[in-house]
Amino acid sequence: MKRVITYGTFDLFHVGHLNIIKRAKQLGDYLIVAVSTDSFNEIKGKKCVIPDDERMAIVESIRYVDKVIPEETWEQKIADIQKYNIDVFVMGDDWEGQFDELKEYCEVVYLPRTNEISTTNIKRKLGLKK
Ligand code: C2G
Repeated sequence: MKRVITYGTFDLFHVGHLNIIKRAKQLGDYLIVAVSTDSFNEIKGKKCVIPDDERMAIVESIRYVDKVIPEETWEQKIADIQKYNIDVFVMGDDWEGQFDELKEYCEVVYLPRTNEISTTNIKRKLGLKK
């Protein structure tokens, strides 16, 4: 049983989020997705449109996702990897190199982002962002 984990905000869920979740699952048999809480997003400097309980419910309903946990701090990743016996840590390549310290604990994989779509662009189209 190869266990995979990935982290994100997943605000205004879109196909870029779906693609990384789908491809993360293809790297193993069991996928945990850690969804950033609203309070952690404040630390990240991200203002979400969709509240964390709804973002978690949406991610939880995706067929590739086996478990959702809250992401509350930058520092929880090592503890998560150990607690859930994670074999593979996955992030989009906009994070390339940012989590290489986790290679001590598990495989670290950066997957290409899906072009042309982002929560920021969606917010702009909705007039929520300049
Ligand atoms: N993503 C993608 N393609 C896009 C947009 C996002 O592959 N067009 C990926 C990102 O690379 C990330 C995941 O989808 O791996 C979630 O993206 P965000 O919700 O923007 O998450 P982020 O704010 O990057 O938070 O501790 C890690 C952070 O929680 C990551």
